[in-house]
Amino acid sequence: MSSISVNGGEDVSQFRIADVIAKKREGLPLSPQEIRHVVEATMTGQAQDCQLGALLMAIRLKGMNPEETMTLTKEMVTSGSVLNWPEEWSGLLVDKHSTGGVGDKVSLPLAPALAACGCKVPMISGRGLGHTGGTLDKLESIPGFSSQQNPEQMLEILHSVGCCIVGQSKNLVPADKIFYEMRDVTATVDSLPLITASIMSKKVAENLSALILDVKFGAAAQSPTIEEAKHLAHSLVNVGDSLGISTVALITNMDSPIGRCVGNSLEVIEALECLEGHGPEDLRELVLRAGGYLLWLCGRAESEIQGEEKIASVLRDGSALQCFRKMLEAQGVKPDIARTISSSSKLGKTSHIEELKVYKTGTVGLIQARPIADVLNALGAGRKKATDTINHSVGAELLVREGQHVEKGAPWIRVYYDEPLLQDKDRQTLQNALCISEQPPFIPAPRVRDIICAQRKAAEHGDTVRRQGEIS
Ligand code: IUR
Repeated sequence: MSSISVNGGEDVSQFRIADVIAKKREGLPLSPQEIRHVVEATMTGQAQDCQLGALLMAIRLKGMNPEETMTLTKEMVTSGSVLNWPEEWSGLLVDKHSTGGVGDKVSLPLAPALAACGCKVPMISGRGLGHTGGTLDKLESIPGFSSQQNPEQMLEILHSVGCCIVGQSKNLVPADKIFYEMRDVTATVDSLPLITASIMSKKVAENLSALILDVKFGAAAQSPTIEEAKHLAHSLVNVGDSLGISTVALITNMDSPIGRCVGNSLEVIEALECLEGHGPEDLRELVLRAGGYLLWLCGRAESEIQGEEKIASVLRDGSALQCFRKMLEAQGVKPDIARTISSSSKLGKTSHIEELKVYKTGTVGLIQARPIADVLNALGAGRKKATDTINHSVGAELLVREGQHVEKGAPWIRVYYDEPLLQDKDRQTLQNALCISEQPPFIPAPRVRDIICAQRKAAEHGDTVRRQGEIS
């Protein structure tokens, strides 16, 4: 190693990447200096791709302890710039991260509702890949919407509106981009410490006060079981709290689509229904609970329940909708569209609209999200690879709810598509997604199945818990 790298007065050039790989290969914990050296060598190009691939695999196989995971997160943050906010906003800066779902439009009403409650929300979101949708894709179905704001523009929008929803800038955690691309081609994406460091480094670089995580489990989630989701949530919450962000994770079910709509423009309309104080019950549940926790975490509510009441109130009185409209205008949407957009607006149109019929009388036991998402993606609603273009108008509307009695022959799903056309095999896949049972009609279970927060917060929260058995 020829160059001398000094960070915080400490010479980390004494480490050889090969020694660090060997240490992790043997299952030993890496020191903070070794982790720092790896991140620095990655950024300067001194570490060879094959070395990084080997190290990622060693981490994937041997894991990292909480201390190592926290250090890796911190060092990844220092690979780029961080967002800086005015002193008087300290305590008010909040954001949300979801591990990805089908029909998940929660961020759209949540960000403006929090802004209407006095928070500052510099929300950095992504695009959809695979079967899960992306918040930016949904917003881009509104003509003129831009997610390309730089930190100065974000600051201006937070001053004037209180929230923005933007794409990841290149300068924020550049190490994550390098590591993520390598994980993708070395079968190491599914490593708990690497996922944790990747997600949390970007949140730490936003300089947040509080963060809510929606960690999903189920057939259409990254974690199939609730145990896996809780495991990831504990790791994320631990790093968040260790690095000064008050963090809570909701463990939520992702077997069936959230709300009634899947597909970018349809989901925006459904988010507007929520912003008008209505909308599907499960979408409202997720918005209220995520918002309630954030208001409590940042001290704008005395309990999560009081926080939920505040969020419900800004959805009811139209102030959240006003924030959403102002945010759209600040992010490039023409004033005549931004100022009047509502759930009755028309956002795009497809050449085909087709309804499928219920195949037998009974109770809707489950509507499976994953096959619906796969069919819609094939019709152009999502991407298989990052460079694919999408058709924002493609989507589906569910006409029946879980737990409801249905009669054979009634329409249950309305599909909107252009080219490519819906094929018979797609119709069959959709019909298989509808599970009809003989049980009596029932009220669907809540989406939120558990809450993970740091021990200190859990103790404070003890007084305010309404739903027994929820805190893990
Ligand atoms: N989202 C991220 O930001 N990072 C990851 O590693 C995964 C999802 I998986």
